[in-house]
Amino acid sequence: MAPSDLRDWIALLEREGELVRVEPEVDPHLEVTEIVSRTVRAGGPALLFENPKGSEHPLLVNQFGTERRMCLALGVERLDDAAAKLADVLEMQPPQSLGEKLRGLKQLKSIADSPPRLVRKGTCQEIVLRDDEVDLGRLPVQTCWPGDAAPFITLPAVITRDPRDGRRNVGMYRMQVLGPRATAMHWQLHKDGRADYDRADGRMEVAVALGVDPVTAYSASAPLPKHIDELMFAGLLRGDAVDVVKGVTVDLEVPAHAEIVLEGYVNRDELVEEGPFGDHTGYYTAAEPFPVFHVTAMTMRRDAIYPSIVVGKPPQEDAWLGKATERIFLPAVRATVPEIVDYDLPVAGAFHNCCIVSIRKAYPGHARKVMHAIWGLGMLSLTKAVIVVDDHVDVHDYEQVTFYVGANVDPARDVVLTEGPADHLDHATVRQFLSGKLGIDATVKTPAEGGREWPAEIAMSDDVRELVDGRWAEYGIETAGPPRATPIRHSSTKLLRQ
Ligand SMILES: Cc1cc2nc3c(=O)[nH]c(=O)nc-3n(C[C@H](O)[C@H](O)[C@H](O)COP(=O)(O)O)c2cc1C
Ligand SMILES: [Mn+2]
Repeated sequence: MAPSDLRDWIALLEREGELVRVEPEVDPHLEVTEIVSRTVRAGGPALLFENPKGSEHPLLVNQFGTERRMCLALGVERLDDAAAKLADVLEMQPPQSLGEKLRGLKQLKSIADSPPRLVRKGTCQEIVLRDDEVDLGRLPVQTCWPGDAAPFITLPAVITRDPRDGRRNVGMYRMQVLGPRATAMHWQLHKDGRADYDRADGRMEVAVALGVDPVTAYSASAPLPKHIDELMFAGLLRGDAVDVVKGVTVDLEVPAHAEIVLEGYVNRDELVEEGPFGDHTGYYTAAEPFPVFHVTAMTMRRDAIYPSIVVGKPPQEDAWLGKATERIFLPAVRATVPEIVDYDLPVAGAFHNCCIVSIRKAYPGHARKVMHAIWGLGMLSLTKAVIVVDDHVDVHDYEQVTFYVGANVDPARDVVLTEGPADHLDHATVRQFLSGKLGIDATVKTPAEGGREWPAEIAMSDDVRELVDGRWAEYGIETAGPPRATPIRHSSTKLLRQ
């Protein structure tokens, strides 16, 4: 079972040897970033800074920084197991047998149990500060990079409601501290919180939960369709509903076990210059107008722990939040485009710059069809470059992918250039929000696609591989790792006959 709140999560991390408490006073202004960057790069532990300079609240960072911790957070052995939970729901078919009926009932129950549960009291309201009692300066908010405009809250779950239909949204949008009771709200153009704001007349209430259980924190970063409540999604992933309580000054529900909650509002058209901020693009994003969030109440647990994350030039801690999304959303991607076998969003490509996708190719032009499907699919639409390979290629093995991009591509025939929406923060595009798109078809080309006779790929025969496997010890050859048989690659020769 996934952890129920941040304390439970910290206890689990400690039991698993995945957390270090840092006792000396450390400055949230830049110093924490440099410590975390080194720790992340070394695959090191989560860090609980017990004495951040200038604050009484401990600062938790790098909770998601390795694959193992991301799996622990989700309560799974492998990230693909979290995807399986969702695949079950997506693939629900009318049951054929009694056994299937029972399984179906269990799945229905898990969906029915996943909406948040409204409870009367929450530890997040043990301390209630209102109006001018609120002082964001009490929190150890990090200034991450030397060029950042101010301290930024980097791991918030921002809760809004769609003014038209009342549906909840939870998104992770950085918040620049503007003063004791105000921040900026950096919801970008394509995001759901931004859509709620764009639909609001006058004032819109907002609540921000800080220090939630790790599945809820992850869910705030997940690219769900607008009508899906991230708290319900978190309940489904956790296998247990998220408890919520009513806010004290807003008509919004907030996670009952959050460490800290900021309640308040944004006004339509009250904007402030937000940024610069050293972001996951690896560059400082330029200052741009974003709404001002006014805080009307700050509620807390006693001894509240403040959560943070450092983003910057990849890889950083958010790499694993992104990889979790890549794995968890594979079943949803395949539900729409079933010929997709697998996909990979390279961390170094900041996720939206590149998508490698393998397909079961069945007809001429199929790779192009899949590129356009990616460019039409949710947040994947912002992908700048799509590389398509055949089903036998391991999309996570960049060396293999590079091999096929070289060997199977005639750039005059196999490169697609088109246009589409661009990530809000992409600085390289000619115009903001709009960019070129690059597609590379690295599949085997059939004659119908202008392929000449495709030669056979080199591979050792099975009997010799087995022979050498059996005799390996005898040869007395020392290798660094266990000797690997040369991978077998099967090109789809069937296609060549089309
Ligand atoms: C650490 C972190 C920081 C993020 N900061 C922002 C941000 O400042 N603005 C933004 O629009 N998206 C940001 N994102 C991405 C959004 O959280 C993500 O797109 C999410 O799907 C938004 O929720 P929504 O789909 O309900 O809008 C961030 C993601 C992570 C993991
Ligand atoms: Mn959403």
